[in-house]
Amino acid sequence: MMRDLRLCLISFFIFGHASGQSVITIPPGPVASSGNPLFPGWYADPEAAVFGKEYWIYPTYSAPYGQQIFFDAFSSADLVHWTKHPHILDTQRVLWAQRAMWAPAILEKDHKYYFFFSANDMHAREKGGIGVAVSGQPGGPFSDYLGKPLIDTIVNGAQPIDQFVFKDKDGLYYIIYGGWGHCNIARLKDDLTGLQPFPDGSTFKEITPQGYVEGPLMLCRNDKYYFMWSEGGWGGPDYKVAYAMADSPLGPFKRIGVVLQQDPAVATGAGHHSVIKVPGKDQWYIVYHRRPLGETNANHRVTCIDEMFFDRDGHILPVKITREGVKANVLP
Ligand code: FUB
Repeated sequence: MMRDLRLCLISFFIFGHASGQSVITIPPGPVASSGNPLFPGWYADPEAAVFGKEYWIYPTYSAPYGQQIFFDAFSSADLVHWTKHPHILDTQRVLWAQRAMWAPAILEKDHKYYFFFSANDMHAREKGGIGVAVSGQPGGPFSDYLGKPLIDTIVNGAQPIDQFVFKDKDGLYYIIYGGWGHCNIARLKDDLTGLQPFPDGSTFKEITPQGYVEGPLMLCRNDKYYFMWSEGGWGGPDYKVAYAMADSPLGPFKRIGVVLQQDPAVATGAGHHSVIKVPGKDQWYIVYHRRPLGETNANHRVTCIDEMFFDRDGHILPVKITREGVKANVLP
């Protein structure tokens, strides 16, 4: 309605100018908000990133496992208007993947985009695990980088799913992953083709904090490492996100508290998130999935965004989940 009114005003002023009437500066329109969910469709486990002047979101397509055979991506210049990039990767381009393509993570390195994903809901003695695909553009198409999974074994009881990847201040790349209540961290080779052992010779270190279920994420702010993860069952209302802080990406991580959870007035099952930092600012968004009120279908998960704030001591304040989402924010 407000957008229509603004269009009318703009047409009026343009017409007025062309017909010789006095030029009037167009008053700023109402500040647009993203609304929640951010875009239509059932999408979960969103990975969010900033590439150049665009925000990108890479979610899981939320459907029965046999139908999870592709990924779509979404891009935006302002967090309000989103463009869908369909099928940036699918099982036809990953020969070892048949189903359950889940929970992307993405890295940009040397003008290439590395897209980490898990496939097949791998159990012991089955094929599958965590893979990596590559493209010259953030919107794909991506192709299988290794021709095989990057991690295809169960180590420390962690199912090889729900990977998060990040580059530390010292230039080292890490992968943090794990389902079934266990979380491992490993170092990636610089060319991202495999894992390289830690100086003590081990390849995987378990960093599971109390309450951890899946969906790990790490960020660094003011030299502190924030480890965040999902707790509860993803199909139920109590799914949530908690966090810990440490001086190293290897921990130790002691649970501090809950960051994100359901609000009986807004939505249930809020969890499996990622975080956007606006470049050059101490401004943060949490991007996550949640389930509409009254919905019992586990897969009816939608991708949402809200602001995330830190207190003076550096603790993360509990997020208020909203229907409005966030205001338009064009990248600098
Ligand atoms: O979407 C599939 C699975 O649901 C994810 O891997 C879990 O973390 C949960 O969000």
